[in-house]
Amino acid sequence: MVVHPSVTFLREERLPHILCEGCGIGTIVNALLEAISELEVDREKLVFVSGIGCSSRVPGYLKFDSLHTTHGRALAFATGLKLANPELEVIVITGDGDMASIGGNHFLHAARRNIDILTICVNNHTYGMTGGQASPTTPRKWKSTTTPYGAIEPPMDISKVAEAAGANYVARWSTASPLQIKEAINKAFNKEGFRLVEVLSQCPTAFGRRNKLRTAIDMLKWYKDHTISIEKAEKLEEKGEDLSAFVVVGELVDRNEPGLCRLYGLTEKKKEEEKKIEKSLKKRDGVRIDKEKILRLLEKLSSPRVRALMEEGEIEKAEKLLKGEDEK
Ligand SMILES: Cc1ncc(C[n+]2csc(CCOP(=O)(O)OP(=O)(O)O)c2C)c(N)n1
Ligand code: SF4
Repeated sequence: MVVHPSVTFLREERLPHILCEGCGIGTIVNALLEAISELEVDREKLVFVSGIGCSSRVPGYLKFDSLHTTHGRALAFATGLKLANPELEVIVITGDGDMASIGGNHFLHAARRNIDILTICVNNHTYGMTGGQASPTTPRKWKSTTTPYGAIEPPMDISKVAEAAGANYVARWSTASPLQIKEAINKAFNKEGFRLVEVLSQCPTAFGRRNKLRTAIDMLKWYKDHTISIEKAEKLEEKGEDLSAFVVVGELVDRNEPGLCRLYGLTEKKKEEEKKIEKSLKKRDGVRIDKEKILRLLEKLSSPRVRALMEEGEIEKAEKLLKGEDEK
C-alpha cells in the first residue's frame, strides 16, 4: 500500500489546523512533504525554523524538530543553528511579511553570506494572519486593509533581491504548479549555500476577496494567466515585448559558490572529525581482535596436552599445537 507523505510526516495530534479553506499553504506543504519523502532525509538531522504568520505555523504540524521563533527572525535563528551544528539540514518556512518586511535585514544578509539554509517563502502578497495589511510584495493598485484605494508603492521582487544579494539558488513558482514546487525543493535541498524557493500563494480570505478573486480557484487562474516561464520571458524580451503584466517563474538562479559553512572551514572540520572517529573505531577494532587472539591462546595453553608437552620440555611440539598444527 502506498502511504501518502502527509500520513508519515504530519502531527495528527495538532489537527485540525488553523489554515483557511483554499489557502495555498496546503499545496506548498503537500509539495514539501512529497519532496522530503523522495529525498529520504535523515529525520534526526533536519530542522525547520519559522517566524510568525500563517505560513510560519507550518513547522508546528510536521513531525520534525522545529523552532517557531519571533516575527522576522527565522533566518537569524536558522543562521545560529546552522553555524552551531553544520551537520543539520535547516529549512526555513516564512512569509513575505516575515522575511521581506520585518525580517528584511536578516534576509539580505543570509543571502549575502550564502549561508547553507533552504528557505521556502510563501508569498501571498499580504499579512494574512493579521487580517490582510499590505506587505512589501503587494502589487501596485491591489487593495488591502491598509491600501483600501489600491497600493501605491512599488513592490519588492523577493527573488531578484535574493539573486542580487548572492544566493546560490533561486526558484519561483506559484501554487498553480505544485509539481515544479516539489522539484525546486528537491534540487535546492541538495545544494549548498543560500537557497530560496519563493511560492506565489493564494490567500483568498484576507487578500483575494478584496481584489475580486474570492475563491482559491479564481486566484489560481490569476496565477496561470499572469505568470510566464523564464525561458519564454527571455525570448519575448529579446523581441522587445512588454512583460510588466507578468511575474517571471522558473529556476532563476543556479550557482555553485561556496556556502558560509565551507568559507568558515566548518565542512572540513566535519570531515576531519569523521576521520578521527573512523581512526579510533579502527583502533578499537584492532584491540578487540588482539584480545580475542590472546584469549584463544590462553584457552589452548590451559589444555592438558600442551601443558604436558611443556613440562616434558617439548616446546616445539607445544608451539605447533598452539598454532593449530599437528603435533607430529
Ligand atoms: C514584532 C511583531 N510585530 C508584528 C506582529 C504581528 N504579526 C503577526 S503575523 C504578521 C504578518 C505575517 O505576514 P506573513 O509573514 O506574510 O505571513 P502570512 O500570515 O501572510 O502567511 C504580523 C505583522 C508580531 N507577531 N510581532
Ligand atoms: S488568512 Fe490567508 S494565508 Fe492565512 S490561512 Fe487564511 S487564506 Fe491562508
